[in-house]
Amino acid sequence: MKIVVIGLGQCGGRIADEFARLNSRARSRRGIEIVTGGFAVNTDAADLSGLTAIRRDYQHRILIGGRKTGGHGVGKINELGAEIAKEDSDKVVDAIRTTKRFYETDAFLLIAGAGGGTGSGSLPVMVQHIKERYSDKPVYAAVVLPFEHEEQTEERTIYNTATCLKSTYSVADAVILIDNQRYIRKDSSLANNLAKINNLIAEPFYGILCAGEEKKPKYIGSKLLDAGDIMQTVVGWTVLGYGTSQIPLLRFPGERTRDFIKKGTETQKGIQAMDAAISELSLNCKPEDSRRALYLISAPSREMNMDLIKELGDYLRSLAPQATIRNGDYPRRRGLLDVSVILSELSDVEKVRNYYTTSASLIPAMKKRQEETVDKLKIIEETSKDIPSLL
Ligand SMILES: Nc1nc2c(ncn2[C@@H]2O[C@H](COP(=O)(O)OP(=O)(O)OP(=O)(O)O)[C@@H](O)[C@H]2O)c(=O)[nH]1
Ligand SMILES: [Mg+2]
Repeated sequence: MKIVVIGLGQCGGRIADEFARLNSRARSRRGIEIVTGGFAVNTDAADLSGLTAIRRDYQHRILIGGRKTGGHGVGKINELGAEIAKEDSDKVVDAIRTTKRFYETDAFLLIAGAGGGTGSGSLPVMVQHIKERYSDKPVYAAVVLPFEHEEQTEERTIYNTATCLKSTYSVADAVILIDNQRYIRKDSSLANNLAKINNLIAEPFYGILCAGEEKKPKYIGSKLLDAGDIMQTVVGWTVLGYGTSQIPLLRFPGERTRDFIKKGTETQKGIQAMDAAISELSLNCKPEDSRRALYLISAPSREMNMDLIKELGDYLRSLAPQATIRNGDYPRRRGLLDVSVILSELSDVEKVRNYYTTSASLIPAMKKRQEETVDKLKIIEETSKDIPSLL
């Protein structure tokens, strides 16, 4: 599958940069293209210049709201991010048109952090505009949810997240949920390592995007996972997972793969990798709530057989009994068996519901504070009425 990737705000831009790197990897190691265009959009000029893989020209690193923000961001006010995106959306749409292999593009992926200002506000606006212009291609939004410490110290974070999620869900074909907090639960050193987190966020997309673009027969499995499978699966609230399992590289001479015991261990390795993928989902949710799912298994071809693929399918079916499950196998990596999973069309996502309830309860207090501020400012202005002005 080939996609155009557009990162909005700092978080979105950095993850889009990661996708541009994935594309270089696919091109140099596999001779295939998975990202036809990589763009970063921001109100902050410094953030744009900090990227490394996205092309350096103004049509790929797009500064919006220049006059309003002076190139310094919107400081967490996502309403302002949305307003600027409305004014400057043509800049982005025009830039997309310059994509060389645009006609080969299957879908759009827009990415932003929900807790900030620029990305959070511009995401739903840009999704809507791109959908209007390119109604024949699906538009997916990847929304990065804030760290817990950000929610605790700043209630704007929760409010921004809630408004971003609600608005984006109403216009995007799918919302891929990525919870920052999940990536530091296991390894707290990652809290200070956003680059590593971004790398982990983008990784599950690699195999999924590459699989359908393979041209060499030896890398084409018994069931090719292509753009059609992905587009049929990815709808509504969506999460992703990725798990690996090591397999020994060396075999003893004369050893056969099809041995009964061997086959047993292969299946076990597969289940292990799928378990890892499910326990490492990009957001904690209940797999049984998903209505569409997909898994891709990638391993050296001699490690893959129909039993393994079937066992994995049965296993996923037991976890997500109501889902239509699509699958593919991708004979590829040496010494490693990996499984990528997408759970989509989730009928319930507790974390999203919580953002909505908490945010709704915050609104009256936020309004009251604002009114109080206005009242206080009025008082101070009144007291100054007998003071001469210099203007
Ligand atoms: N995973 C990841 N999350 C990030 C990164 N940078 C920021 N975030 C998260 O994204 C949220 C939004 O932050 P930014 O992307 O910096 O905000 P922005 O869209 O640039 O908006 P303003 O700076 O307010 O104009 C933050 O609350 C963080 O949780 C990053 O590089 N990786
Ligand atoms: Mg910023």
